Amino acid sequence: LIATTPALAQPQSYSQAVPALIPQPTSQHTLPNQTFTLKPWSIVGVDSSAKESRAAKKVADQLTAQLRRSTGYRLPVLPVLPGFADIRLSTNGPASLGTEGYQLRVERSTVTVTAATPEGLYRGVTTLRQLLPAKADAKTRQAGPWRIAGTTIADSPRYAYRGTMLDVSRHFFSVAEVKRYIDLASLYKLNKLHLHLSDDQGWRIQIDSWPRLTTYGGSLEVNGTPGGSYTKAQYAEIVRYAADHYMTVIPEIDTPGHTNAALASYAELNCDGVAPPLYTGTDVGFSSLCVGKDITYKFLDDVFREVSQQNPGDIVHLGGDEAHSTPHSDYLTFVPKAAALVTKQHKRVMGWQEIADTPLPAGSIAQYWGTDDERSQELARKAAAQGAKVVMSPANRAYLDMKYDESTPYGQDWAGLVDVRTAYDWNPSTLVPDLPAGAVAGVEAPIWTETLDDLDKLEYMAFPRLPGIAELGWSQASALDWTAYKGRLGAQGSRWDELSVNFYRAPEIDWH
Ligand code: TNX
Repeated sequence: LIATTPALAQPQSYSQAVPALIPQPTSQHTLPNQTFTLKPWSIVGVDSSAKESRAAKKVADQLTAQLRRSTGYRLPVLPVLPGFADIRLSTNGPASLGTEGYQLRVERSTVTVTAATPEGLYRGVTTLRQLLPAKADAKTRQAGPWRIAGTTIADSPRYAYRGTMLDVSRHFFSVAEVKRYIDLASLYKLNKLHLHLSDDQGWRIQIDSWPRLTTYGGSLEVNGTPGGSYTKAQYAEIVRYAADHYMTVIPEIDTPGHTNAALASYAELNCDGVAPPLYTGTDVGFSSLCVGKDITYKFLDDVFREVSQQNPGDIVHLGGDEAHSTPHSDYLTFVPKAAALVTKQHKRVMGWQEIADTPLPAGSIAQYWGTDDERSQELARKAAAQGAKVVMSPANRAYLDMKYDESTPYGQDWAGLVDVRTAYDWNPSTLVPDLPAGAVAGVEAPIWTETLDDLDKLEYMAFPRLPGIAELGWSQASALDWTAYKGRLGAQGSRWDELSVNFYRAPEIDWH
C-alpha cells in the first residue's frame, strides 16, 4: 500500500506567529515555542549609561504609559538588574547598530530590545508595539492574554531621511492636531516632520521682528475661514513633542513665490510698495518677493534667524517652488542670497527641486516633486552634480493629497490618482534615471491642505498610504514587495481602529 502524504498545509497559526510589521525589518526569524506573555507583575528594566539614562527611561515610560492603559498592569520601570526584568530595554548595544538600529529578541521569559542610542531604542520599541496584539493600543483596559510570539529581529534604516510634510498654511492645524499627526507618523519610524509654515494663504509662525506676519498674515486660510498661527511657546511645544517621538522638525518658509501672506502684511516688501489683499483661494504662482529690494533680505535675515533659533534641527527649508511670477534671472539671483542667510544661521539649506538651477551651499538638500517628467529629473541630477542630496517626494506617488480614485471625496488629482499600490510600488534610489548612487537621502510624503480642513480628512488621505512611504524609507530594497506588503498592511487596520484613525479602507486590502 502506498500512502500518499497530503501536501503539508501551512498551519493555520503560522501567519499569526509571524507578526506583520511595517516597516519590514532587515531580518526577522521566529523562535518556535518561545511565546512571551506579559503578566500583571511584569517589570520593565532600563539598562543605559548615566549619560543616556534620562532619554532611555523616557522611551520606557512612553511604552508603559500606553500598556498600562490597555492592560491595566502596573508595569514599573526600573534600572535593570541582571536576570530580573521581563522587558529589558538597553542602550548599551554595540555602536555597530548605528544611531537608529536595534535588535529585538522575544523569548518565553523575556523581551529584550538592544540599541546603541535612545533613538535606536525608540525605533525598537515601535516594533515591539506592533508585535503586541492590536488591543494593546486601546485607550481603555482590555482583557489579555498579552502574548508575543518568539522572534529575533535585527533592524536598521535604509535612508537617514524619512519624512512627512504637513501644510499648515492652506488650512491651519492646532498644536493638538499636529501632535496627533506626530503620534501616528512616528509609529512607522518616520524621523522628519516638515512643516510648511508660510504660503499665499497664511503665515503660521510668530516672528517677533515682523509681528504682522501672524496677526494679519495668519488670520485667514483657504475659503476665508479663520486661520491661526503658533506662538513661540506653542511652536516650541511642537518641536519638543516631535523630539520625544524622535522626529526632527524641518521648518519651511516658502520663498520667493508662495508669499502673498507676507506681502499682504507689509507693503514695503512689494516692488510697488502696495500691499495686496489677503488671499483665500487655491491658485499658485502669482506672488513673489521683490528680488531687487534690500528690505527683502533684511526681512529674510530676521525670519531665518528667528526660525533657526526655534528649531534645534540642522535643516531650514526655503521653499523655492513654483516661482512663476519671479523672472527666472531674478530667481537665480534670489536663491543663493536666501540660501546664504540660512547658512549664516549654521543650518543646512533645503528647498524644492527648482533650487538646483542655482549654485547651492555645501550640505544642501533638493526635494524632488516631479512626476517622471524630464525637467524634474534633470533638476534632481543637477542637484546631485553639485554635491547636494535629494529627497524623493514624487507627486504622482508620494503626495498624500492626491485622490486615491475618482470617488475620493476630497484631495486633488493634478499629479494623477494615487492608489495604495502606486504610493508603495517604487524604488527611491532608481526612480530618477542616472542619479548617482548615494545622492538620495531618503523620502518624504507631503500632505498639502487646500482641500483638507480637518484632522479626519488628513488621516483619511495619509492612511493607508503614509506607512508605505515610511517602509520605502526604512526597509531594504530587497524587502519591498507589494503582495507581501499588502498582507502586512491589512493587519494595521485593527490597530487603527483602536487608535480611532479615520483611515480609507482601500478595497484591494484585506483589512483585519
Ligand atoms: C504643488 S509641489 C505645490 C503646492 C500645492 C500642491 C498641491 C509644490 C512644491 N508645490 O503649492 O499645494 O502642488 O498638490
